[in-house]
Amino acid sequence: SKKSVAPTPALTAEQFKTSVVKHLRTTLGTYEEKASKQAWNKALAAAINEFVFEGVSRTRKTHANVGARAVHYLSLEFLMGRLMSNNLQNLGLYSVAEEALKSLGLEIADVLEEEPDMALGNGGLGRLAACFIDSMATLSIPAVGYGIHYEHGLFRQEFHKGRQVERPDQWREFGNPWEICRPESAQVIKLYGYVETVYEQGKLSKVWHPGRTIRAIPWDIPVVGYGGQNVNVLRLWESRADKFFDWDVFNSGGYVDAYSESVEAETISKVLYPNDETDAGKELRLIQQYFFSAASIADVMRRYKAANGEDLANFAKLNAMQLNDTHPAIAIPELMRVLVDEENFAWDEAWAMTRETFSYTNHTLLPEALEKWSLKLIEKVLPRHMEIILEINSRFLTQEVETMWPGNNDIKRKLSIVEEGAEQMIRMGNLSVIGSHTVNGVAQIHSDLVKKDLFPEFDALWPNKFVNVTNGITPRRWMKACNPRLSALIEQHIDTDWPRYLEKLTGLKPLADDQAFQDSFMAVKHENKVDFVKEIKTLTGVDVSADAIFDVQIKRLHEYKRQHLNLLHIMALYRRVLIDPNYDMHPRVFIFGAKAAPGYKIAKEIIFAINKVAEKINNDRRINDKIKVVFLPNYRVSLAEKLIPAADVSEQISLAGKEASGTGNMKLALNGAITIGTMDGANIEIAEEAGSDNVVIFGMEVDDVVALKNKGYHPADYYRSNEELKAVLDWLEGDFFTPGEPGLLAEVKRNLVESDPFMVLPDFESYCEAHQKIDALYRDKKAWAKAAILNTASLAKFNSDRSIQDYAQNIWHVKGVEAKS
Ligand code: 26Q
Repeated sequence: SKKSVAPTPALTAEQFKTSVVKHLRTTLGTYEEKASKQAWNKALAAAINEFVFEGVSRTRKTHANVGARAVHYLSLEFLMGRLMSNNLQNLGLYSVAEEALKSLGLEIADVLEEEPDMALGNGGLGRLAACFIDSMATLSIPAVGYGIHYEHGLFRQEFHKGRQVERPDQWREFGNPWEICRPESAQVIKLYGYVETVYEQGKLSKVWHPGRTIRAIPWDIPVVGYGGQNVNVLRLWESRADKFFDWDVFNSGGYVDAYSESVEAETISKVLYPNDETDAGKELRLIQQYFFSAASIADVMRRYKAANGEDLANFAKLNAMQLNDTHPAIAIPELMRVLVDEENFAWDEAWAMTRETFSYTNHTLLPEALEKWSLKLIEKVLPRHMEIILEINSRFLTQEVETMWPGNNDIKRKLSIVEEGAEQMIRMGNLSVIGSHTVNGVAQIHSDLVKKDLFPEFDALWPNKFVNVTNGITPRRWMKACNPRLSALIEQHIDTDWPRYLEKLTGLKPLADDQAFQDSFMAVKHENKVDFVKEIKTLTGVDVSADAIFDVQIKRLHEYKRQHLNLLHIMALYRRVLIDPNYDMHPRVFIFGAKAAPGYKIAKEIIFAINKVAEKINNDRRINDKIKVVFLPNYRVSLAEKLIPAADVSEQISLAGKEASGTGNMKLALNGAITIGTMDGANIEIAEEAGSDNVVIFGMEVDDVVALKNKGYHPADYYRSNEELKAVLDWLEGDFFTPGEPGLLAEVKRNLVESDPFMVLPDFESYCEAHQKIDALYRDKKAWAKAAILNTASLAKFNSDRSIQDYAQNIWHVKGVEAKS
């Protein structure tokens, strides 16, 4: 007998239909015969919100009454994607809604398609924040996600003649049914100006006279936990002019000029910065970081005081704040400023409270990605914070560092928050480590490297500060909602509460060898592929076969992620088939999805190269459809949800030591794709869990990379000594892929042969061999099915609920508090 704790619907399909129709008429102002898909979508949202908004109030009351320690997850990014199917799923209303819409003559899938993605993030870090707030809600942890209510999320990507073109994202163009504006909780944020030193009753204090002020308006997005009982919120701040406009200017005829200040204030939350990994150093970005950090801290203070009165003695006991990378690190001096300047705490006491409050997650080791701000810029925008940062630094260096390493100036120089040089820079990583009680990496190997390579002296100073929390993904979105066929199949064999208790997937292990189960599992994969074949046709015009191997690389375009290694292998395969038309291989479709940061030149060249090679191969009759290459435009969460269930092979081919964790690797493996990957990030733990027979590992490991670097790496040596590698690189030079326009792809070759910063060439041979293994394994249908099933059955560790339990126990010291209806 199978246990079911899947959420039970609160109403029948008939009742739900009545509610949707009522909203269509009374909320949307239209009627059944006339309504557009979009109107139906909004009516459906309104019907769902009757449950969602009730849950927000219920959960708030519960958490306020209990007075438990709460988590505040500060992140510049929340890559939420669509909310409707997730909300239906978590409320247990999906089938009810499906049936209700059917009776109205509508396919639920079509109605869901009307919802734009909430793309308020770049990639991994932003999507992690979204998975984490889903898990915090599911585990009933009192938690608020704090971020920015960007008017425009990540750009929409188009290809024009193979090149990426960025278009503005307009996710709120027609309103957003899920958000609630809370003007009563607005905050005023100060910027610029100067600091005055005041002596009063023998006491020295600082007064910040801001040059201007901005209003921060919160928008709350409910986050429904699985089962629907607990509903947390994501609170996103929008910037507005403080005084809406200048009435004098307005009255003296300057109707338009009066708006100019408001326009400037409103640029703060206008647009998400589209660079991941690299920092632009722009003033507006710094202001974004401060704007939302300060508003969030003021909000936490306001709530604390409303519940506990003016005495802040318990502030740090009741509030944990997690910094999602260094982006909100300015919150550390901001809390100090509030405690010292506004609440009159002595420095030491304020500092103890601050450290007890903050913890910091590091997501990268790439030196170019470590955030630094010019001291001059911070001084201009946030003069008081600059003083506080320098005070934090001077106390740290003269007390803590001096005690540990007396007289050692080399170490002081390394650990200082201020980097000396032509221009003094503020190292946000050092500030974050110094101001936090705990620092975590996002996969075991990454956390080890954070200690060993990034912050070794900090680790020596504070041996217990550094910990690991391996990333995770929510199985509600990344299995139950996106892969209904696989979910239904596994529910024939295990309890239906697996989305809450993912360990139950291990119950599938005994079936890995079972012929009937293998057949059903692969039949599901095939049906998902058939669905996706249509998607590929619509998006790219390319015809592909569902019988081919679907080989998928989906992630931001980055040199360290090595999409160009994948490209070189595709070209090698193509060349083999041209040389030998009988070259024996199972047909393959190589599928890419990736956005490049708009200013990242070589990344855009790689996109162009893949598109050009794709065009040539897809139209070359000689290869008899053995190879197809498709680059899907505008890769995003909602496209990932369609593609991942159809993937056979998961490309995780970063240079060892560079990918902090990866989370797409987890999504693909959970849905039964076989990983081809390096020993990097979470790939290592995936191999550990799934078994090394069920992943294909290749390439240099971290130690090999270090050894080769030390020995001196010369890409030209590899270019010259591998005939196939040389041939495909040379191929990029002529006009074979760009007929009549020679040299358009030459930059990609030059980059690899002359510098190759991420060591693509040394891993080429091993990568090609790994692909031979994939090909052989796929042709052994039983062996493939078994490996795929064992991946699905073994991935429970990568449930973001487990990640959040780790944070809750080891970092935040919080417990779940179940909301009662
Ligand atoms: C910084 C300053 C200015 C402008 C932009 C940025 C910026 C924005 C986004 C810097 C970095 C990011 C995003 C980083 C990111 O997504 N990192 C990924 O985080 C995942 C979750 O932990 C990991 O799985 C990936 O390995 C890591 O690359």
